[in-house]
Amino acid sequence: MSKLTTLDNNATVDDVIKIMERDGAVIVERLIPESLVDEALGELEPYISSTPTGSHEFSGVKTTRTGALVARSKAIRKVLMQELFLGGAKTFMKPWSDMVQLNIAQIMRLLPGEKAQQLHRDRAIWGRHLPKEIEPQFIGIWAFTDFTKENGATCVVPGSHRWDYERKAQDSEITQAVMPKGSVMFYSGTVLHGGGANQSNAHRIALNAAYALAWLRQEENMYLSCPPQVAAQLDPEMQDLLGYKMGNYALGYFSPPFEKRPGKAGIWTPEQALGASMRHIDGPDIF
Ligand SMILES: O=C(O)CCC(=O)C(=O)O
Ligand SMILES: [Fe+2]
Repeated sequence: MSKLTTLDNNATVDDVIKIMERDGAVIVERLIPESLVDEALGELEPYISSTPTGSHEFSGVKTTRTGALVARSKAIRKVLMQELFLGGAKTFMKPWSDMVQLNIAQIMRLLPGEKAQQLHRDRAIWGRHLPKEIEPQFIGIWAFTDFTKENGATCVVPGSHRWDYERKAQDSEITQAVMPKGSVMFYSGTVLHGGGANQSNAHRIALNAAYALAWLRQEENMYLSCPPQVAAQLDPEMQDLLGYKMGNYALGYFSPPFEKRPGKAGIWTPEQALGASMRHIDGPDIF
């Protein structure tokens, strides 16, 4: 039987990366206090309870998925900025990008009777265009309830991040991310995994959050889920992670569509959309 490694919450970024490189996934037990989970669920309750179930088997006909979490919950922002998560993401993806961005932050609620999800690689959102040696994502599935075999703890195939895409997992190669509330499983975009079947009579709740290379298109459109007037109130690093920051010289600029004042109609940085200095960018100084 295949097995996942579980670390305690004194684990370092190096500990996490070492196991991720070997297995493609690792559990860190009780990384955040249950009180922070409860705070997040309290802030999000009106949104979660008014979220419909999915319409496809893959997204889950007995699963609800709720987004815009950065705008909707202070507690979620703390989870996203948790040192091991953000630090792990930056280190894991450093070979391919100096900057990371928030790719998705979603509350997933598996209702009783939900079936097991098809095993998949999260990187498939970008097709198969990226060379295999590039790891585009660092994902955390955070247990917002206990994750048990019975309630659908995520199924994972340790080591499958090194497999050919065509190889199918045998039952003996699949394990489950059983972990108590407040724990997280970090996994790469290349490891095979999928939600388990919820055979219990209670909800299995998770925060599914991912960082990605900053030069890829985000899965959740953060500019719509967290528009400038909301983002302007946030911590500067959170703003950067949403994408309100230039990447290298050219990525992410905009022009205010109706701006006609002399000298103002040109190229603006996304930071300027949040009310930072009105500095006009005159021309390239990096070429
Ligand atoms: O629910 C889970 O445990 C995993 C969900 C998942 O992998 C996905 O929807 O991409
Ligand atoms: Fe997934």
